[in-house]
Amino acid sequence: MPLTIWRSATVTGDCPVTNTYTLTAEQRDTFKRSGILRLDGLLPAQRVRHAREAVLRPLERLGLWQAGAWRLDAMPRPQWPDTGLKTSQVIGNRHPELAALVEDSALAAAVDALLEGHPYERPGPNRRPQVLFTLPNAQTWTVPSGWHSDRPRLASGQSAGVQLFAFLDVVEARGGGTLAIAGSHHLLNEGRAIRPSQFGRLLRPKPFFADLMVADTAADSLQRRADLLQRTGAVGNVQLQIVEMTGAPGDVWLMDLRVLHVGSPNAADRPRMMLTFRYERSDLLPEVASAFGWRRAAIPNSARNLA
Ligand SMILES: O=C(O)CCC(=O)C(=O)O
Repeated sequence: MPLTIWRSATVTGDCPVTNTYTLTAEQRDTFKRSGILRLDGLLPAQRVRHAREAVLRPLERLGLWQAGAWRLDAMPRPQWPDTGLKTSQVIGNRHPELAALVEDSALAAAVDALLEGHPYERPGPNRRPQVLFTLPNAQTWTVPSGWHSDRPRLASGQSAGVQLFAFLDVVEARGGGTLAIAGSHHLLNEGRAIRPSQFGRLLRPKPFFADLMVADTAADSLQRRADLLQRTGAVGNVQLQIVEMTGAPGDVWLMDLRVLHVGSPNAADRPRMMLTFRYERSDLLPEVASAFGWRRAAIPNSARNLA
């Protein structure tokens, strides 16, 4: 049976930020089951607008955004997997408007609920939200093969945290939104540390992942791979379903950091503008560092006293 990813009408528009925001038991169950939760209209419109304007300013200097409209012919159209701009250089992430968004109190309440009160790392000079920006870069949309998770599996079986995906502008289906495999956080929890670089070798033998994780270069592969979006299935008794993150300004998706995901081509006529941030559990940073095989020197300061 396919997993249900709940939509929820929550806090909308410019209404004052509430400290009493809570997730329902159903939403918490959905997150436990599928590893991903959509919360529509969670972020206040004004804060989202300020964040969007901060992202648009450097694009305006490049001529891509002029007089309130996209001018995409200001630069050559990229071809997937080229996303067009080096986002970290052109847009950067040192915008206070972006940090303000990921510290929103309704969002913090949702993250607290999903992390069940465990402490997590706040944004700061060494931990900033990232803009996910993709110019239109595909005539034909397709499901990519680069499925990954950004954090290792931990011997303790716990999740290292929750990742935010927030919309600064409308992202429609096939418009470059991140894809995720709901349910995949239940896989590979084997009581040992497993690095993300090992996931492919372990998952490719499973029928659900066999073609999903292999680049298909045949001439007729694009349509076949586009159809993979509909894929549902199971590994053992774990139900899996591919989910495409779409949404409007202020909508967010929260994802367990174990969930497999991938960036996708943008076959729409407007750029994809999203924001991401990882709320990493402070108490698990040492275990994450050791699962990655990082030396102690690489463990973030905030985690040292927990090691
Ligand atoms: O949507 C994307 O560009 C991919 C994002 C991603 O893989 C990540 O933030 O870990």
